[in-house]
Amino acid sequence: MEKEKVKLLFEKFDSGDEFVDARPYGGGHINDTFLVTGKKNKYTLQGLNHHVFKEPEHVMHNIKLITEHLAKKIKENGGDPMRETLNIIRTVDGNTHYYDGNHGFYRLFYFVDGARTYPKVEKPEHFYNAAKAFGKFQNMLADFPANKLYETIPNFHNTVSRYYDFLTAVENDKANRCAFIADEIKFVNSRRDKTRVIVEAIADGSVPMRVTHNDTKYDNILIDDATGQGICIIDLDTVMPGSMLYDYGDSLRFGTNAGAEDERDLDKVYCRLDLFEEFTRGYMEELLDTLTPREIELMPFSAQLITFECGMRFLTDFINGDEYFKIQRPSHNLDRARAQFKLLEDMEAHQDEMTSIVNKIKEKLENDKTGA
Ligand code: GN1
Ligand code: MG
Repeated sequence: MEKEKVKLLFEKFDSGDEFVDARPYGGGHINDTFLVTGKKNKYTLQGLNHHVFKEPEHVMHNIKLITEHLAKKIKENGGDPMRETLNIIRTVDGNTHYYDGNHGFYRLFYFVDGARTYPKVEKPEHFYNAAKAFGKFQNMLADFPANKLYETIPNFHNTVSRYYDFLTAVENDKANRCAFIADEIKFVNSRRDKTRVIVEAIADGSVPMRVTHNDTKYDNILIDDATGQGICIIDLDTVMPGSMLYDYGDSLRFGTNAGAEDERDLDKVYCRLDLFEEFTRGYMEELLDTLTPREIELMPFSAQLITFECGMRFLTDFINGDEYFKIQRPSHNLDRARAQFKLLEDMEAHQDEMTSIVNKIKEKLENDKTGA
């Protein structure tokens, strides 16, 4: 999008500011994001992907309620709601978003200065801090009435239905790509039993539904430049009822990977157990009291499952001809899928160590509490 267009869009909003400059921002695979510099402040202007979010109004309904709820909690805790959550700027007509009448759906947030996202974990303590922030986010939403939220993408982490989407894609083979990826297809099919585990635990009630973020990859949190704290959780499009295991698992999928999400040199892709431990410690310090025994038991598995799910989604999109995730090169989705599968194999090989880490942290926190 040209700067001139961003300027025109920016002027649809009641920022009380004057446009100076704009540039593309961030590494998201779905929406178009711009950093707008005004005379007084900076802003994030985002075009929402309407192929992915079929009901953009529902997304904004959720974000409005969630950010209002978070702002109230942050204020009660003595924090700064302008830095610690997203803040929607209304359009000149008083709406939460601007619709251009032709599939263009835009929104504007204040940009949080003095903080940034990272495409990779640079310092282990940042990952620990991110875990604390995601844990606090979860806690602040614990009393949010889930029935007020729309399901912005139905069955988003339903791994059984994700597997069926994959099977349908293979059956249709509409981009004629399946012949080249027999190994990857076999890899997914041989692991299909994994897809049922958390879905069944939710169905039998041993894993409760909560209001969760559902897209907790490491570049969806702002790390404060000065303190290294995880100060603000962003990308709230998929905040809706879900399991904490999806949030925990997705953070580990992305953050513990020693390589990039789309790394082609698979020797570089493996799960860093030191980072697994950092994140788990931060997360459990915040949430241990609220977790059920089955949730704790499934924590190590959830890292595997979400890595599998994401790999399966990338592969499905490759098979469908790259309709969903933005790509920067022809086989990008296949590269992403292969990297997820390599990471998954490594997690499978280290499942016992992960379980020991979770149990060790749990025992330590319980002992600290009883003073033992
Ligand atoms: C997408 O928008 P972004 O890049 O934060 C996707 C996530 C995937 C992720 C993989 C709405 O997240 O589910 O885990 O890519 N978001 C949506 O990097 O599908
Ligand atoms: Mg997103």
